[in-house]
Amino acid sequence: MATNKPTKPMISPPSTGDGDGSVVMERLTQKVQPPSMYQVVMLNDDYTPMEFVVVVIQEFFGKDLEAATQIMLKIHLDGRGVCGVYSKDIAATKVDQVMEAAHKAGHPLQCVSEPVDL
Ligand code: TYC
Repeated sequence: MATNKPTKPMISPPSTGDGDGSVVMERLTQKVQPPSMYQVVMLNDDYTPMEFVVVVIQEFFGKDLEAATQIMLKIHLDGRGVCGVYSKDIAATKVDQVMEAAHKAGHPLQCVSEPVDL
């Protein structure tokens, strides 16, 4: 699926010319959008054990114990927290991995991805 905004064509359609058969091709500037990034946000709930959340953040987001604990506590206190920022596809994969691990362990942990505000 395309993630960038549609860009203008490089070349505009030929103009009708001056009636002398000549054709003018107008070159338009093409703006390339930077790839949009997505943040993986984990949501708080009342049932998932803190220890499980810390392990998940370490395992899937490459955080050490201290960083993972800080993120978990932020989620616990604020209701949500960013675990990492990735390309759209990678972020979606992280969400799937977290949700599958939580489901297998019988925990209701929820995780979403959303575009980063520029
Ligand atoms: N609030 C949970 C508890 O008190 C811990 C928790 C933290 C759950 C972060 C989910 O994303 C979460 N056991």
